Amino acid sequence: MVYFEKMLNFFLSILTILRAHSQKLKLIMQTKTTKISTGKLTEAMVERFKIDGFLLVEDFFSHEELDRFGSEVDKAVRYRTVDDNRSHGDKNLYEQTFVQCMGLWEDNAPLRPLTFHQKLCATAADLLETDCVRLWQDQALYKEAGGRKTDAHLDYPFWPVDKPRLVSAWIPFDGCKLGGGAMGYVQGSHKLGICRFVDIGHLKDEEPYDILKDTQVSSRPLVWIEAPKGSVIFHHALTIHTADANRTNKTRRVFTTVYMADGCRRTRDDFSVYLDRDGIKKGDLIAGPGLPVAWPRDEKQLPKPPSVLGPKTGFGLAD
Ligand SMILES: O=C(O)CCC(=O)C(=O)O
Repeated sequence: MVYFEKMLNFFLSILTILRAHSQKLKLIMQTKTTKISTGKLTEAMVERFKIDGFLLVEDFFSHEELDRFGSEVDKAVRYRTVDDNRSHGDKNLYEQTFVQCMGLWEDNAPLRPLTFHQKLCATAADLLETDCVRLWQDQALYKEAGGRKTDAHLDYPFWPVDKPRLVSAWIPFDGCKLGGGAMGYVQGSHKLGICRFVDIGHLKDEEPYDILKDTQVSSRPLVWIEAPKGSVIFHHALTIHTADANRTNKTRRVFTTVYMADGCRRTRDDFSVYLDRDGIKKGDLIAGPGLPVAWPRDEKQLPKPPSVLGPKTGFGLAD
């Protein structure tokens, strides 16, 4: 009898694992993938984004463009981190998530055409349903081999902006598969009214709160996306997202840009490196050399970088 119960429990646990896997696969397969060639999204794509809070757009960049920009970002990250000889294990928990280098457009002229890529900026404007967007930030997020998962969070609470009118573009130079630092998004979470700050950077020395366990959040599908090379994933500033650990032996090379609808104002006076640098105070309109108009603009007239550079790595609190 005991033997029979043990066998039954064993089969039940196998069944549970298989169910979880098939659910995960089903979600990946259900993910809406879209193709664009002109830089303008279809209405259906914008609608999808409005419902899900994220959108995978395939064949956005040519492989040639990605290889060219990818090697420029590699160079820029190497330059920013050249003095850092620590092993992966010696870094703090946040640094073990990825190597983060922000504001790369500022000190790397060959990267400016990527950050201000007109198709990218026009797509951000389409998704925000506005006719003018500013650059909020760009950054490399290089998740090294063995890099830990990115703790689930939403971006908006990090940013002292009066409206959540920001959209991120996540650009994997080599594509990205599950097990290699792939992104997962909680479908429709941008509409839940959740704006909790999750301290993924241990900025306030707090353990990150597991927002995925929040009852409102856990009842919604967490959609894992495998992004083929050439694709871009866009997400809304209120969408809860995470990335899996990098269990491959290669760095996950990702570049992200964030665009903000023009006309937003600063809401808080707490530390914000780019707003402080441009002298933008609480209540002021957000505009300045470090936050230039990204769309519409003349493709040949890329913005000039601000005279003071931002932090080399991380958020700039430790620099
Ligand atoms: O790339 C990752 O691991 C996380 C990306 C992310 O959090 C973001 O783009 O907002």
